[in-house]
Amino acid sequence: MLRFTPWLIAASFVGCKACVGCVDPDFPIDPDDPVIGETDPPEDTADTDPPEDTTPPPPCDVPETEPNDSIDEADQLALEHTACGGFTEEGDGEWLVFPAEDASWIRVQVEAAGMGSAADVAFSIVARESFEVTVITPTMYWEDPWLVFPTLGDSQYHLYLSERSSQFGDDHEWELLASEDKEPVAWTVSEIEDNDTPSGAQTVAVGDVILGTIDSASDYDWFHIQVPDAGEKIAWDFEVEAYTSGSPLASRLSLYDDQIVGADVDDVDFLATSFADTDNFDRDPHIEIQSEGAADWYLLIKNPATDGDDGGSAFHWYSITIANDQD
Ligand SMILES: [Ca+2]
Ligand SMILES: [Ca+2]
Ligand SMILES: [Ca+2]
Ligand SMILES: [Ca+2]
Repeated sequence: MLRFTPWLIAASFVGCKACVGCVDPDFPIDPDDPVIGETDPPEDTADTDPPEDTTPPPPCDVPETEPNDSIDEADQLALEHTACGGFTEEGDGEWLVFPAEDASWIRVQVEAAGMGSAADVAFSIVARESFEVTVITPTMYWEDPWLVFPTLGDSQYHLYLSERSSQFGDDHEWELLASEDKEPVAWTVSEIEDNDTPSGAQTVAVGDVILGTIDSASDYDWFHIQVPDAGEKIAWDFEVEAYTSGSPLASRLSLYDDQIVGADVDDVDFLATSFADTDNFDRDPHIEIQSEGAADWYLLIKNPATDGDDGGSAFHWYSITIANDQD
């Protein structure tokens, strides 16, 4: 580094030519002179790379932060991010909350038994703005609970994870992913309440795919189909998709003729029914039936449960596809 020491500055004032030969080689150097006595600092030979980070990476995007056992202590999650934690203490439960963002369908997937954890997990989903709540448990199809639902318009959703047998320990880990999902069904018609009686049935047609919800154990959804006189037998198929696509609803489907209008459902024989219930493997029912000539049919979908917590909610969606061999 070039330094302008006083003598050099003085020499430059009198001109370079005058300077030549006038510098005393024995020019005394005052060691106390702060400039003359200064030497260049030693070159920095230290490694400038930041120290290596030896902390292990986080186990997931959002590790739980205890305490999270009350709704006001919920861990904040975002869509497409995985939360993780463990039931490590007696009575340990975990609240999480995530924003709906712009999603129209959301999937919530828990992983515990499926990844070797000893935890048997259930979760509740709570929509505080629309006052909806339901409990999701593992099913006969899957070891761990999951839910797919059409968003209800709430800005955020709360989840509460718990160990179903109140077990806990270091091997009781869980993971949870909330993500935007595509529509599980392509529906053409939305259910319109009030359709709780045959006389209030919503008229639908072959080719329609109905999207509806069973809000409670007493929510009966009736649909009316006008069967044409085709001069030959028509093979019809009414097929529900719900439970196998992530809805908590296990439904029952029944078909009646027009004797049901104004009558009690227990006083009229059905034309066909599916007795899907909690002991029946086929929780998404379907009905196959042939028509002979013109008729008015009334299709009923309901929850087979007559009471209890699992009766229904806005999360209990279903779709029914109406098809025949002529469409
Ligand atoms: Ca925990
Ligand atoms: Ca907890
Ligand atoms: Ca309904
Ligand atoms: Ca209804």
